[in-house]
Amino acid sequence: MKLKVEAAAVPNLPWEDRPKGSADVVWRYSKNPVIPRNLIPKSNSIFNSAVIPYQGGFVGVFRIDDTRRVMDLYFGRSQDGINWNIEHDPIQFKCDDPEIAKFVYRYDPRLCWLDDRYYVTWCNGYHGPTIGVGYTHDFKTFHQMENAYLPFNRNGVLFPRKVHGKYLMFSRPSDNGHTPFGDIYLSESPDMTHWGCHRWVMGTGSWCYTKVGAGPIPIETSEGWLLLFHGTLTSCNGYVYSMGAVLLDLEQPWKVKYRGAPYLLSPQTLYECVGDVPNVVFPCAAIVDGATNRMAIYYGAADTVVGLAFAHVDELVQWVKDNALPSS
Ligand code: BMA
Repeated sequence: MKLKVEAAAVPNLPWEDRPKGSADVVWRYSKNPVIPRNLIPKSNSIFNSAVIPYQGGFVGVFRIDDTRRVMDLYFGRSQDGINWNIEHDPIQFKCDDPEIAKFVYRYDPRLCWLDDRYYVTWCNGYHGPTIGVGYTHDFKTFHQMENAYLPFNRNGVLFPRKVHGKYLMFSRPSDNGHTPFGDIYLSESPDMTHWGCHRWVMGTGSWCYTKVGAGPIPIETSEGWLLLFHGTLTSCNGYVYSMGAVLLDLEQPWKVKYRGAPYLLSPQTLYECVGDVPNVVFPCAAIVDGATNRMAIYYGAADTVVGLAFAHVDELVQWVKDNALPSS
């Protein structure tokens, strides 16, 4: 039966065919990194970032750590998803409540079209990391809402539509440091402000036995919600971050239907293995062309640059099913 994928056509999706002779389900862009660390004058690094189609081109909210090592979010545009024009100053969010508006740090954004606007979620400093939530209608004015949770939390990832009348968001409760644990949870909200009814989604695994966190916005398919996630193992040389995939139940998305046992992409190239934090592959965005089901994945590499990778959603879904852990 043909897989159905909920995605609009994106004819100009950045794309390269799978290299000849490769059997990989996910393969890298040959000219990676697609965004270098120094694309704007004062950046130390540009990495875990969110990208979405907009008005025939692409826009993005980028994590940039500047040369003072201030972590903030920056807006950028691109015609082709490859060549980017990123503003030199961070996004200024409008916010009615000075307590919430106060900047501490912002990092690891996700972008989600939902109802009538583009939501941004990110890891927001508020007496420790928690999930910041904002939105924009036009990528000119950005509004900041209440933080979704108490600290400490990271990897807040929205669903692209309400399920049974409720907004849904993944998150990963954590601690105040370089968290040595972490499972993915799902929370619901009637209004994007009050979050509750928390459900456990999934825990650690073999190549990610230290922690896991949701990656890009989940993709709705007839086989379930396709979620790419990052997972971490602890080697004698520190954390190693790779990417995996699961299929979640469409109606009750905290239920895992299939969990791919192997990783899909792990740090193996120079730009993934060498940088400010070596051995990191950290996906934050995936764009699907609904006409062909081709997918472009943007991921942070070594906490320094942005990498691009490609897949066919149909193959990816089949791979998750064919390689599923027996318990899922
Ligand atoms: C996580 C987050 C990510 C980062 C990763 C590796 O805890 O801080 O932003 O990419 O560590 O350093």
